[in-house]
Amino acid sequence: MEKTEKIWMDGKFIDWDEAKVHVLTHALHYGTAVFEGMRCYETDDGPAIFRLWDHLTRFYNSAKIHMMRIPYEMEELARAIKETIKVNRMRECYIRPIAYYGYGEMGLNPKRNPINVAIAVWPWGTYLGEEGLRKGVRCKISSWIRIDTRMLPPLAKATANYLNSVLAKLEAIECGYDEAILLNSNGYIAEGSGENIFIVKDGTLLTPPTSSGALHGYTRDSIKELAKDLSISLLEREILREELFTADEAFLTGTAAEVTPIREVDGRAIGSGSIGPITKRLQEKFFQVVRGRDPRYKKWLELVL
Ligand code: PPE
Repeated sequence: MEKTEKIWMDGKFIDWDEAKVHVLTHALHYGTAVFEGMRCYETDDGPAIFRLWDHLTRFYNSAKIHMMRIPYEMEELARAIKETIKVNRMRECYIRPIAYYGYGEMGLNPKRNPINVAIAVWPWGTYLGEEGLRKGVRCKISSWIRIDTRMLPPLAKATANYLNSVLAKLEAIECGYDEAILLNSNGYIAEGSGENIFIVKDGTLLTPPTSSGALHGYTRDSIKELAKDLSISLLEREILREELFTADEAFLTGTAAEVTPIREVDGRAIGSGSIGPITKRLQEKFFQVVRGRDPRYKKWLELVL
């Protein structure tokens, strides 16, 4: 990864190379942390964070689900995020806030440990490659099932959830694919290892509901609103894998992945085997919006300066 200068840790700026934790940090042993991923984009008015307040709300909700009290007010963290971007002189970057049970006591009860918070920013280009963004990625339906609400709440963005994603990602990569798509325990499509999923069927956009095990993604939410404004009909419903195989188009959405087309699933070409026309329209609109080039969506941009 590309280093920057400073990482915000519990209210102080620490040199990147010194931003360390104790090896007996509770979260390292038991996955007891919640985190967020946001992006800051360059706009004509300066660097702006896309949907900052929504991501922060999800951050606090993830903590609430796991009975973790983040020891800062939301406004304080918003300020800290902006400061971290400014201190590191970033114009465009990825933003990673994390709240974790720190060092103190071992054992499953986390409550005897401090809750630490850190914010790092760094330049993060395309998540699934430049070519992936342009022409699409090849996906594998995972043999691993997406965690469900009876085991680990999928709507909380907790680090522990990502062991499920990591297994799926590893399997896909080992099998020569770019990305994994996970089904839920009922056999319906949930999402990618770190992205939501959409398909296009007869001009209609379909995406699984959160009850299918999809994270409440803000890129997903933005695409839903953009589709409405572009008069593209949208349906949120359970999706079968064979509907994905026979879709006209498909794409993944996420802060890191942005809007990445899917060109193949398990050896079946999706549509033309490249980016589809509706995906292209939405992708172009998305990049206009995050860079502040559509005044209607400035409400989603929080200026850093
Ligand atoms: N599902 C999962 C499982 C997920 O991790 C993400 C984001 C999404 C959906 C999309 O959510 P949103 O970013 O609000 O549109 N994944 C983050 C972590 C990626 C990583 O590799 O780390 C991200 O994109 O920031």
